[in-house]
Amino acid sequence: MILALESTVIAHGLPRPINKKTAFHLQDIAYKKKCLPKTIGIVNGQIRVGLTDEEIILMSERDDIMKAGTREIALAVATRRWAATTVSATIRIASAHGIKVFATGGIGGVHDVSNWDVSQDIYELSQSRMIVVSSGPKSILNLPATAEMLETFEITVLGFRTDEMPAFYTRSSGIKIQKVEETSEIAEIFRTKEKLELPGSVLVFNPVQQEFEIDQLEMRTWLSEATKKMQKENVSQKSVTPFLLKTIAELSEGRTITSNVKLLESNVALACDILHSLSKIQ
Ligand code: PSU
Ligand code: MN
Repeated sequence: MILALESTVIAHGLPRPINKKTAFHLQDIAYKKKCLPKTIGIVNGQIRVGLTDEEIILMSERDDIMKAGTREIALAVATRRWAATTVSATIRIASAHGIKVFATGGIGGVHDVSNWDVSQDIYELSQSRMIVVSSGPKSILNLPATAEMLETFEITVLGFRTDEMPAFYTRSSGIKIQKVEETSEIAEIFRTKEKLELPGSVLVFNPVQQEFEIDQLEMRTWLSEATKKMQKENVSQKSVTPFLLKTIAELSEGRTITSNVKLLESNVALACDILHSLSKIQ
C-alpha cells in the first residue's frame, strides 16, 4: 500500500531546518500506519518515486532546487536538474507508477482572477485519477474562484467530516462542499470513478485541527501586508506561493509553520486510513 508525498513543500514550502524534520516525520507516520511512503522528486534529472534519506536531506538543504510542476518535468529531466515536485508533478508521476493515494498540505488554485494566475495543480487534478488528501486551497488564494475552478475541471471534491471547504490554515471558508463521514465512502467513490472510467481525481479536504487553526482576521491582515510586499518587490509566477508562505510565516512569528506541519501530519494519517479502506474494495 503505497502513499505518495511531494517534495516542493520540503524544498520551497517550509523553512529550514523544520522542512527536513517534517519530511522524515511524515514518512514515519505512514510507516506506523502500515503504509509505504514514497516521497517524489527529481534528482540529477532522474525521476525518483521514493527519494533516499540522503536525497531528502539534500532536497531540504540545497539552494538550487528547481520547483517543478507537470510542465517542468521534461525540462528538469532533460537538463539533469534537481527538482522538487509540486502537487501537479507529484500526481502525474505517482499516477504513472500506479499509485492511488497522495497526501499534501495545501493545494494550489486561483491566485488572482485578473492576471490568470491559476495553479497547474487544478488542471492536473482533472487529468489523473488519484485520491488527493489536502487541507484546502492555500489561504493565500482567491477561494471562491478556486472552488468554481475545481467544478469547471470536473474534480470530485469531498469534505472529510465537514460540509465546508477548509482553507489550509483555517477550517472554514463559507463555501459548501459534499461531506463524507468515513474513509470507506471515499474508497467507494474512487472505485466507482475507476469502474465508470471517469477521469480526474477525488480531492479530499481534511481541515486543520482546531487547536492549530489560525484566526481568519489575523490571517487577512498578514495576507494583505504580504501581498503589498510582493507587489513592491515585483514577485511573480512560480515565486508567488513560496514568497507569500514565507512572508506570512514571518508575520505570524512561526504560527503558520506549526499549523502547516500539523495539518500535513494529519493528512498523511488520513491518507493511510483511506489506503486501507481502498484495499478492502476491488
Ligand atoms: N502546500 C504547502 N506548502 C507548499 C505547497 C503546498 O503546505 O509549498 C506547494 C505545493 O507543491 C503546490 C505548490 O503544488 O505549492 C503550488 O504552487 P503554485 O501556486 O505556484 O502552483
Ligand atoms: Mn502560479
